[in-house]
Amino acid sequence: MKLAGVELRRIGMPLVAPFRTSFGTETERDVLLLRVVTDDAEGWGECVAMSDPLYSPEYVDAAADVLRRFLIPALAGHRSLDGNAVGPALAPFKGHRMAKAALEMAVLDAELRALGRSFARELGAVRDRVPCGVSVGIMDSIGELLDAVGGYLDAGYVRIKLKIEPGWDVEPVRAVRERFGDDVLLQVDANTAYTQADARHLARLDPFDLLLIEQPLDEENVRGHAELAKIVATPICLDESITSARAAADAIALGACQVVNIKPGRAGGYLEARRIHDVCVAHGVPVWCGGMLETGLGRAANVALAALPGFVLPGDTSASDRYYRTDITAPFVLENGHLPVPTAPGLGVTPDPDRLDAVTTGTEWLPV
Ligand code: SMG
Ligand code: MG
Repeated sequence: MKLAGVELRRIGMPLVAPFRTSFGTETERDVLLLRVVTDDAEGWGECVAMSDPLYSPEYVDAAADVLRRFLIPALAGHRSLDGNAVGPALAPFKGHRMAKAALEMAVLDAELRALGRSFARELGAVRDRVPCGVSVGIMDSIGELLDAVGGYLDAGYVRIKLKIEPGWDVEPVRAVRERFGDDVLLQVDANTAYTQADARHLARLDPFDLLLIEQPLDEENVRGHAELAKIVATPICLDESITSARAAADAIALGACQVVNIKPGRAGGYLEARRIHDVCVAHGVPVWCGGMLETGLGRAANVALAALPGFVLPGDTSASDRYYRTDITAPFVLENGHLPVPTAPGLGVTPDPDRLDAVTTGTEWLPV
């Protein structure tokens, strides 16, 4: 394929309810979409960077800037562009993994649409539907939390993840266990809100039989997680720290994680995400697919990834209506706690043009 140009499209998607984590509250998702146009086909990419650099160093304006100034121009001269060629072509530029991931996703989508092959088939999926969990934000009260969790369990979600922070950890977990019982698959995510000095406190979560505690410490404190794992019996799962297959190999070797959350955006793309999966499988480390409040585009690719054999825990791959009243693609609808893996070429979904226009806040055509 030869690249003709890339359209950057910024959209604003109001969330059905505010989503509070230890680093902030989201009420609207500010998303950068990419549409790559090649001589063969078009492809869509979704950048998972958020408006502010609070989850990771990346943010939407920076992603747009680095794509415009460096990443897209780096693909310009390529005569035989395909998904596999994107990573090496962008490798000279440090960091900016979410921006790189979005561009690789779009090129891969174009390539696979041209070949008539699905993301799932390309990545090595072995399932046609995936079990889904849901990530539940920090609430103002335990009562509100129990209502939210009850609603998600009624909807069929097979696993609940509670966002935690100092002051909102043991009590919400206890309340959910008391109300909904010991059979509910339950885990927590701290988004780096604790320090090693909190080890004894975090060990108070041990009696609640959680599947895992996700990223309690700073993303660079990998050794700290290994120390924490000696004190806390609940399995440690890393999210923010796992930026590559190499980072996963190092964290596993150090004993810093017993489970890995795989997010393609955080790791520079779906191909590196698959390599993380492979490293974890080789070490017997279970993985699951994380979420970044994606639209139907990113969700389609995540569900395909989550169908790989090493994804043995339910992911944060929730249905469209958990996030948005109206998605930009045909909505992903929960069926018995599962989402179907798209089978049509490429992502298997396309944005609805009217819906897309309704949420667009800006577009920019970048010819190459
Ligand atoms: O997409 O359902 C989703 C969100 C899942 O909790 C979620 N993501 O650290 O895992 C995480 C967070 C990062 C985004 S929070 C705005
Ligand atoms: Mg997380």
